[in-house]
Amino acid sequence: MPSNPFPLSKERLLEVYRTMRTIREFEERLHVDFSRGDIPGFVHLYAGEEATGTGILCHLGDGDRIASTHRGHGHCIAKGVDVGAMMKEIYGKKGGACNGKGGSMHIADLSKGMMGANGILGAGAPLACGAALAAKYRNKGEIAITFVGDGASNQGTFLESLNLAGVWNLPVIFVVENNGYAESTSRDYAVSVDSFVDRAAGFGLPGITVDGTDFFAVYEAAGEIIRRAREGGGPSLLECKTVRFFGHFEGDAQTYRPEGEIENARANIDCLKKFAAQVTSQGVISAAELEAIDKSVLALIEDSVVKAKAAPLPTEADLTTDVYVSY
Ligand SMILES: Cc1ncc(C[n+]2csc(CCOP(=O)(O)OP(=O)(O)O)c2C)c(N)n1
Ligand SMILES: [Mg+2]
Repeated sequence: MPSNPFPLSKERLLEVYRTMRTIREFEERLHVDFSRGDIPGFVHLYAGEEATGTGILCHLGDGDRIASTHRGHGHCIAKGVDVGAMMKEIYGKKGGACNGKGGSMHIADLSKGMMGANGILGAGAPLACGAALAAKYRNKGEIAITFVGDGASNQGTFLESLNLAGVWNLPVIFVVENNGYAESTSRDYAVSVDSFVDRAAGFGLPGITVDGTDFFAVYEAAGEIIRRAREGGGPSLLECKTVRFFGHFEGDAQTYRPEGEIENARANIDCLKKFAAQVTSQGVISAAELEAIDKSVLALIEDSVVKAKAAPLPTEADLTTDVYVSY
């Protein structure tokens, strides 16, 4: 048996792979089902960015809280929200995470510390500050994390939250998921600094930039700043450079992307392929073990779609439930 050079046990590495594969297959399936007209509303897919959400959120427990974005499915899955409940929610059905009232952009599960996806850019940052303030008072070492895109990082709410977190020394982490675009606007056109670490420095916060498609790079950087936050060392910013495999939203023709960009990303900077190559080349996990996970994940997704399609729609009598306080 070869020795394990990774910072996680074999069992945990398999769990991480399962999480990333579940996110990928969830999104690949939504892409197909949306194009068939099966899914109501608006859908933004996270495929390509799995190592970022997973590398960060695998450090957290249910008592840690996160505030997500419009591209939130990956965060939900990595935070432990039930995939079947998510699928029903996206299909707008009873039994969904919010009983079909929220859809893709409002999935929440407070029992898992998932405060919600959010259709308002930058709106998660003040929520995470609030959760971090509560955690500070509870004094149990819990933290809060907010995700924000490169585009949404220009929102006043986000910048004000960096300042507030610094002033109150909150146990909060600001994760910038820099996938290079805000809708069709490139990051280089719309963001005034080369590195988001410089923005954090403007508010007195430490920051780190990592390759968001390398699970182990994300895991290590996140581990360090999460530990610091738990120990009272205050807030930080983590920039993860990543890539989205699909359009901004489902239906986006993506005419603003250079030819070959997506094909190149899928072939050469696919975080799942990278992870598989890393763990198999060290002999810690076999290709057959990964394939077995792939198979069981596909079965899980198929089952979740079958059940979502069969589930009833909310009725008129459900109109005012699950909207504000009960989930
Ligand atoms: C306050 C606000 N302004 C504008 C929008 C419209 N909008 C939705 S997503 C998006 C781009 C977001 O880009 P980014 O923050 O980089 O996240 P990504 O989609 O790349 O994950 C915009 C402008 C919105 N939802 N909320
Ligand atoms: Mg972006």
